[in-house]
Amino acid sequence: MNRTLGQVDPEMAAVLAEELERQRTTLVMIPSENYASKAVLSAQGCVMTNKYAEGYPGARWYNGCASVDKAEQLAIDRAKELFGAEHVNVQAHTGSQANMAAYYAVLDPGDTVLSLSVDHGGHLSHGQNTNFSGRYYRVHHYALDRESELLDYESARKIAHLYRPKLIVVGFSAYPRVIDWDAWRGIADEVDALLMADVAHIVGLIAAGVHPSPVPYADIITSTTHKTLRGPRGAFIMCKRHLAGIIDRSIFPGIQAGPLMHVIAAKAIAFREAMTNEFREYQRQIVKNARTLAESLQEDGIRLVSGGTDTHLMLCDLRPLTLTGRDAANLLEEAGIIVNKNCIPYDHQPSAIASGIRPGTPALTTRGMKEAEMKEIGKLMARVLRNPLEAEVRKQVREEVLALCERFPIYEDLEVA
Ligand code: DSN
Repeated sequence: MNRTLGQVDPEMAAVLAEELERQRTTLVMIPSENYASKAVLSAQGCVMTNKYAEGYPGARWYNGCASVDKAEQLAIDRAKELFGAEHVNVQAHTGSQANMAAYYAVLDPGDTVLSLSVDHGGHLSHGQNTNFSGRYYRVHHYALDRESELLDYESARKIAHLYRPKLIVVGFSAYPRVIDWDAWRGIADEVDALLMADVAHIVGLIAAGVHPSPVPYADIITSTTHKTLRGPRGAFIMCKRHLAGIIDRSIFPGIQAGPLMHVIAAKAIAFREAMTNEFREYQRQIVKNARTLAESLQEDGIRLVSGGTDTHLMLCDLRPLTLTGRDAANLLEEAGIIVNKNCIPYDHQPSAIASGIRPGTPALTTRGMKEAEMKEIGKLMARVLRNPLEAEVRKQVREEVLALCERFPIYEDLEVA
């Protein structure tokens, strides 16, 4: 019982050490990834993992819940304060489950939903046909404008009038621009639809006031906690007071049983961290860094969807370089730069190949990198992308990436075993 991980399972200890080293020595530029604080990590490994707590604070199905009740209430109260929300549920295990709970609360199978498709920047759980959401609901999509590559509110309004959805889902995984919540509320009201915002990507920016908040506009808001918010891997739901009961019942007993109390404790810590000036400054820097990285890539001839970014991410269109997203991401990984392939709007490639990549700055900014480093990283990325046949270039860039990582260390005194 008292033996260390290294003693119990040296094989797994080695795998975890390898992952820690990877995170220390590469540029993590997947915009949905980040480095959680040591406080968050330690709560995720704490004794609350041992506790069953089906139900909600003060109304559990198990005894012995006094401490976990306090942990969950702290998480709820802090999220309410941070976002000004009327009601918060912190039990969703993941973003997809938060979305599932929201649908389960307000839709019946076969009801009509309007959302953005994955290839235009939406999410699997927004009605993709291989996902439960596409199987159980009748989903129609609005689209980005072909020219500007921005949300086309006028066309969305027309589509909403045509299909009269019960729910409109707004919130994206690969859209680099500001969302006009007021406009979406207007469209939803015109067709008597509920408005759901999925802010998984931009929730940290919202908490810091760097992106407008959907809280005054949306009926239901879902989010993850591990992206820009920099908390544990998990999710939460905010909603208007009158939906509180059905949202809570939808999570438990609707789609989940035992909540992950250790993760809920870590969520509470992340919400507290997000209330600080340091966090607000961090979010501002994420956006400044993204803008600088975007400019640097553009200066080196990389085309960005919609011409730039207002957020933490950007979408590079690699067709002018005759590279696919898959090949580009693999080449960059060889050089120690970790991004993901991503479809661009109106992509002709299947999503497993894709014509774009989706770099982001949350994790680099956590390491303390600023504009000067973003300029440098943009140049390094362009060197790799413009010379796909030059293994030597990737070797040189890998050396420069290592030097950058050494200048901006992360998890210096963290140990896994
Ligand atoms: N949340 C998605 C992403 O943006 O990476 C994955 O589901």
